[in-house]
Amino acid sequence: MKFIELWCFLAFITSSILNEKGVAGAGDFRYVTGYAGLNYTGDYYQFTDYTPDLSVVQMDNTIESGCGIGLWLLYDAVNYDPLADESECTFRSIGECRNWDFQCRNMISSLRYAGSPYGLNDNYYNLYEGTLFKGREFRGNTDAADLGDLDMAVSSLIVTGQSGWTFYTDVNFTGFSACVYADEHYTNGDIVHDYARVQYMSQLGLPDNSIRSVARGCLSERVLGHPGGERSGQDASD
Ligand SMILES: [Ca+2]
Ligand SMILES: [Ca+2]
Repeated sequence: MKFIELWCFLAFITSSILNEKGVAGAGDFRYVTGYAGLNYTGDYYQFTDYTPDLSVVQMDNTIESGCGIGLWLLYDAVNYDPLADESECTFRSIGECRNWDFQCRNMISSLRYAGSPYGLNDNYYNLYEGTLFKGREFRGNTDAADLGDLDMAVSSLIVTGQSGWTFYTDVNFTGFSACVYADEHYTNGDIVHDYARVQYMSQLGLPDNSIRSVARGCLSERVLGHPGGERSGQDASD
């Protein structure tokens, strides 16, 4: 009897923890469905997670249109274009479908989302080795006193949610700094999506490859974006 009680207690605790982590509700379930033809026709595949090589699902250099939820980063090369060039392909959506930009059709070989693995609009940051969100990544939802493998290598970043984040040019939250709030704001029904895309460090006024630590909150006098900005409704022509 005691064993069963313990098992029920553990099951209850486990489900509580999962809920606290903010598992995405059905409405903001992050995904992108890529189609081999224009206007959502032909072979298709629904992606819900990082996919470093689309040939594994027979969709390499094939996708021309898509539907989805979230901010998805699309790359010409496998492994997220580690050898960065100057092109950028993204797909942003809260539930609608769109033909992909002409230069992004029939060429995507890897893709991943920006933002939290849990809720679509949870407070989160993604730091990238290359400009335009390419290459290796360091990501999280808490302060980081150092950036591990991405120390002095960050060349672009994305913040998601309503919190500001402060990025520092030295470890342990010291050195020069800049704070970033979301400056792109979208809604569709009850679903909200706020984020900022910093394609080059010059947009922050910081040198390339200079970031060494990250703190939650806006702790710098240099501020990009602003809290609680106006949100745009979803626009099918967007
Ligand atoms: Ca390709
Ligand atoms: Ca870099």
